[in-house]
Amino acid sequence: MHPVPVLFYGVPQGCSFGSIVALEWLGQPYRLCRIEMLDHPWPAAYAAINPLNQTPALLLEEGEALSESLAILLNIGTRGIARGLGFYQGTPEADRLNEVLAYLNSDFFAAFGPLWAAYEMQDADEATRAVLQRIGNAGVAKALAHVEALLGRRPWLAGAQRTVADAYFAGVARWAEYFPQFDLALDYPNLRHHLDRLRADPAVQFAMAIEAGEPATSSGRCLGHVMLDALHEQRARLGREGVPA
Ligand SMILES: N[C@@H](CCC(=O)N[C@@H](CS)C(=O)NCC(=O)O)C(=O)O
Repeated sequence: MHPVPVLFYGVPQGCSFGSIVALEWLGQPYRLCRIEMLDHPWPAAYAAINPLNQTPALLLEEGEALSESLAILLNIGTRGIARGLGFYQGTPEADRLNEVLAYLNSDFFAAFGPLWAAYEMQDADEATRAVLQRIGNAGVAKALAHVEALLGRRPWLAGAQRTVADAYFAGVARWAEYFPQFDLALDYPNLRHHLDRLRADPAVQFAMAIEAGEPATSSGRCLGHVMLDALHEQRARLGREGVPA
């Protein structure tokens, strides 16, 4: 048997959701490893995978661990060029994909930061929370408007076909639904439609079931979960090389 990549995904509601979707669309064998992000401290073994203690991370066949959604999704996209999930670097299609994925992974992702901070700082004084909310509302509205306009020009985020950018979007755009001040159907109908279309996709439904810990049917080639401790022991035996078959 050959080793397969292992995706470390975080719950609840992690940005790693998009990497699960992308792996499902890729249709090549992989495994999952679950990280409960609210359990602190995180298992010490995970720091050997990603010293930043963030998800996602992708343990590659050769035993190297890759962090950062952008790097992971471009890795998956390159594996999936034949399926249209990514493109050869240097082509106009790759430029477009890099552009939108970088935007989603930087400005779009970061725009939610102040709102999450206000949400988590329930004990903070009202003035502090109000500032965070004002900054967050403006940032998220700008980010949603940008994607709304983009989806008015193209059927998929990077152009004519579904790519890893759409997979990532499925994980991060849902965060807007947490905050009732954003009415997606009314103010961002293209975005609403895109999110709904993605939600109907079997890969997205699989990722939702995985996050919820419910029975999940892979339409890709997910071979199931590995436990972090078992993986860590196995890697230690192999001198940190090799991943589960
Ligand atoms: N730049 C990283 C950010 C990853 C990140 O912030 N992941 C979050 C979940 S969306 C996380 O692991 N948070 C846990 C923490 O920071 O404690 C990427 O895009 O992959």
